[in-house]
Amino acid sequence: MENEKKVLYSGMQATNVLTLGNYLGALKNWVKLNEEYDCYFGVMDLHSLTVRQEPAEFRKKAKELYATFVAGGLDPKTNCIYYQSHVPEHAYLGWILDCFTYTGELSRMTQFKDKSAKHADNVNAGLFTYPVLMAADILLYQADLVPVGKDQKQHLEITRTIAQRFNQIYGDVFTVPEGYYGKQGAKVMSLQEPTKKMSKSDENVNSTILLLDDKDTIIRKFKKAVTDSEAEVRYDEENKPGVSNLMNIYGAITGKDNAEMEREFAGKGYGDFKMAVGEAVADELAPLQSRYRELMTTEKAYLEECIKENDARASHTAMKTLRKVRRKVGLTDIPDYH
Ligand code: ATP
Ligand code: LTN
Repeated sequence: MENEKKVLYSGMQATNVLTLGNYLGALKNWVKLNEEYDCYFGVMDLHSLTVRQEPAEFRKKAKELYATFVAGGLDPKTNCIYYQSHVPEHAYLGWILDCFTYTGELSRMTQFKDKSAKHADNVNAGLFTYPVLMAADILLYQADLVPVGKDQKQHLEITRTIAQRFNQIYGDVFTVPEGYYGKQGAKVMSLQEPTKKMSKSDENVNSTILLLDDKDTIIRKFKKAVTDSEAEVRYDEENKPGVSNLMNIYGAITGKDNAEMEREFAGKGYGDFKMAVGEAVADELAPLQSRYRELMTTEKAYLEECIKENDARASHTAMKTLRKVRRKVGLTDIPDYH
């Protein structure tokens, strides 16, 4: 039965201090979909090198992210959770796909433009070819579905373009993947400037809910969230971005739609509403937080065992695709490349 399932692929950069945005935009959907698909989730440590990292801290962050995926509800025995850098085929296919991607396409990527502005002293070639490595990640596993936040849509589109271009030249080599974006939570905004994406690098700590924030901190941050002077819980992204963002968060957790939320808080003030959102978020994150602590204290050996098994599983699939690609483009056979 296993191989009749479609393939799901996703990942996050290894250097993330995860925010509620990462959780609602990505991790929560991965958990929701994981039983239905044959899943691969990468700790994208090669992508993290596009920004300068302090080695010891970087190694620690990558391990923390691995544990967070597991704590969030992904069983590493049934989901292939692995480190991107443990499977060298990613970088190898990345190079080949670089040769099928135009520089004009890459210079239109908004993430490249944003990150180049932010790290003006280090606009390296890796930052430029970042989306090609991401395409290699996805295409190596012949993924059908890629659940990500809305900010990754452009990267997913270029992945599809590269796959289609390659297939047109060499026949059906790659599955052309579809993006998956949740109805709610696909773009969580800053609590202080609700027209900006919630991001870990925000200087104002009150803008961002971190996954490991305790209940008091979460509620305090929601109480301070920017709203408007209307005192009416109503969805209107343009005129009420703060309230709409809170509704988006609350809806992503409770499954309620806008009409239900508007009814629930009709006649109540923003104080009650913010409290309900804060409580819902804190309750949602509590099991993840306690599982995370267990994993990081008493279950390190278990995680190491899973890492080893999953490295082998990911490598097996990645090698299969790379072997095909090598043959198609006309590279000579490596005698003992399995
Ligand atoms: P950075 O802030 O440095 O750009 P990031 O927080 O976006 O990093 P990524 O590794 O780029 O982290 O993102 C991991 C996943 O989380 C992606 O699927 C991304 O779309 C999603 N994501 C990140 N921020 C948000 C957000 N505010 N709302 C919804 N999804 C998000
Ligand atoms: N660029 C992505 C992280 C990422 C990814 C991937 C996501 C790297 N490779 C493959 C999905 C599939 C981001 O979220 N910034």
